[in-house]
Amino acid sequence: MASGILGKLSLRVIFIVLILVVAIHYLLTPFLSQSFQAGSDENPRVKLKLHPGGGDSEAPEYDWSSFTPYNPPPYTARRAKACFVILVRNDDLHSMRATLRQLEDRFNHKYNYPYVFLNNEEFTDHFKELTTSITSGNTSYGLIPKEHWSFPSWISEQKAADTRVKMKDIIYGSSESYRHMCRFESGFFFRHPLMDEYEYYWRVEPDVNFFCDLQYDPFLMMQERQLKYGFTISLFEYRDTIPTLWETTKRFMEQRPELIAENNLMGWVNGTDGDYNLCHFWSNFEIASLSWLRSKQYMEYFDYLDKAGGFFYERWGDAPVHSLAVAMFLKKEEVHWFEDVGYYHGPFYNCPNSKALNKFCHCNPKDSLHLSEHSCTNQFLALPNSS
Ligand SMILES: Nc1nc2c(ncn2[C@@H]2O[C@H](COP(=O)(O)OP(=O)(O)OP(=O)(O)O)[C@@H](O)[C@H]2O)c(=O)[nH]1
Ligand SMILES: *[C@@H]1O[C@H](CO)[C@@H](O)[C@H](O)[C@H]1NC(C)=O
Ligand SMILES: *[C@@H]1O[C@H](CO)[C@@H](O)[C@H](O)[C@H]1NC(C)=O
Ligand SMILES: [Mg+2]
Repeated sequence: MASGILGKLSLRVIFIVLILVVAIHYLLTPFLSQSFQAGSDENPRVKLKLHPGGGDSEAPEYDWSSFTPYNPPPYTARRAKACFVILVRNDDLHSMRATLRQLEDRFNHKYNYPYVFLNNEEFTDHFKELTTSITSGNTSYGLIPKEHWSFPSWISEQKAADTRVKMKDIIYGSSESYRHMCRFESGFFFRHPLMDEYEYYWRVEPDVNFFCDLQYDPFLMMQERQLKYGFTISLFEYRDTIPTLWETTKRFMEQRPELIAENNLMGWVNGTDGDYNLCHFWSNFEIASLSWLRSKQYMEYFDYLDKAGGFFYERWGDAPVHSLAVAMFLKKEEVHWFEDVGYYHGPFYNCPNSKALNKFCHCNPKDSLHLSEHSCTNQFLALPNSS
């Protein structure tokens, strides 16, 4: 009797347990298979961990000619001759460190590229200590020579001062130091002796943000694909800052036609009315070739602009200057949009829209400037390749 009841009870228990096991297995299957997938080669996050900065031989089968950010090369110990270059003041130490922290976390902790900090005043020991302490790459600190950060002999300081009064309602229009900065970034940073040993640079500013874990070495990518200029954000310049930059550039082109590339990018900057359409790459982010800036073409162009005086008699920015040089001297295939680099410099974002790229990021794709009419990036992408 007792055993009969127990037998019935245990049968019922076994039945319920069986149903529970089946139900739980059914419920958990998606999670189980997902965590299994996470261990497979298909998941790029795991791929990242398989190469924690150690591997030393490049997979020979990687084909750089078919590179896309969706198909990044495997990690390798190879490095380009490259550095970060940062023009910064001592006072910007803390916003600088916030940016360095992000640059290290998103990219450089695996690559350890060096940093070159430049300043028109001596860096303090405090600045050096607290920037070296947060970076994995070697750091060096350069003082800008006086002649790279002052009025050249042919510039009238009185006329420059009058300009700053006249332009006081334009952004940075009344600033003298901003003009030295723009001239320096246009014509001199790549000639600083600390830059001599490098072939590629990544320009960084204090207070910018990086949102995406980079899946490859952008310097090596530039080198392998023979790219000369890389950008994240493009937009339209304030016309009032560059009233005569376009005509000065056209005059230069007329005088030195042999320096202009055959299949150039002038179509990107030439407006339908033949005036400058104001499109430019935002130069606070650049990954680019130093030998390109050191070339005869670029140097002649810079000297021509410098003699014309617009850095001081107007407020020419290094962004339109670099961009017009890109347009004259490079082919479309030599210029690269880093769509996969999530980036913010107030007030604009670049943020990848595809899930395949955005999953490495923490930025909202909807914020990306390239989706708006304020960007020139789609016009750039629409240009035909030269070959
Ligand atoms: N050492 C030094 N660096 C400067 C000076 N002025 C600007 N910079 C740096 O030059 C770069 C560009 O200057 P910003 O003030 O950021 O100019 P911007 O990006 O056009 O404008 P905002 O970022 O909107 O202010 C940044 O890396 C600054 O740190 C200066 O007088 N001395
Ligand atoms: C850093 O500098 C030291 C000393 O100059 C040098 O030996 C080393 O190779 C450098 N490291 C990197 C990663 O460039
Ligand atoms: C701009 O385009 C016009 C035709 O629309 C052409 O005549 C002119 O030469 C171009 N200017 C430059 C600088 O490329
Ligand atoms: Mg800035």
